Amino acid sequence: MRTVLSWGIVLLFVSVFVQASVASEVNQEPESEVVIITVDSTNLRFSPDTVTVTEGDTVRFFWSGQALPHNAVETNELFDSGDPQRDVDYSFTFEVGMNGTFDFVCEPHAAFGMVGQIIVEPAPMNQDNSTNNTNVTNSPDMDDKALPSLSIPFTLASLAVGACVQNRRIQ
Ligand SMILES: [Cu+2]
Repeated sequence: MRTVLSWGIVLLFVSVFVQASVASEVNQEPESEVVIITVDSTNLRFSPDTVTVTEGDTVRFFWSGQALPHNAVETNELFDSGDPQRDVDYSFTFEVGMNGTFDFVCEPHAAFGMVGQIIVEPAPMNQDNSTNNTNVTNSPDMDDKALPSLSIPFTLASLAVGACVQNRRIQ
């Protein structure tokens, strides 16, 4: 009887560990984020004016009902939100391979210091895996994925234990 129970418990633990390692692999996939840059209350500054993102992330220039019309143009015209507007909703995604430092200006107000900088870091998968294990940014997401899948092996293991115990009683 003890052997049967131990076997069931071992099976249960193995299932849980296998699922946990699968879940942690899922969690290491790069998750793209959207970083919003707007205009602050002085009407002549981006807010924030410096952001650090990762390849795959999107920078969204977003403002509405501004007193002055603004735009956002990268110095080498990598991106350009178009003509200065009081309402702008313009997004640009930095694809993998586009890491670097990018300066941008609001054309009508660059002389007033309405400039900004985007630092794009290489995507995690381009880096050495052994130094990148701390890049866990979204644990709620991991819980969402891990919990439903954990229930399946858990149920199977419980059933196995139950079946073994019943067989034992019948004999
Ligand atoms: Cu401006």
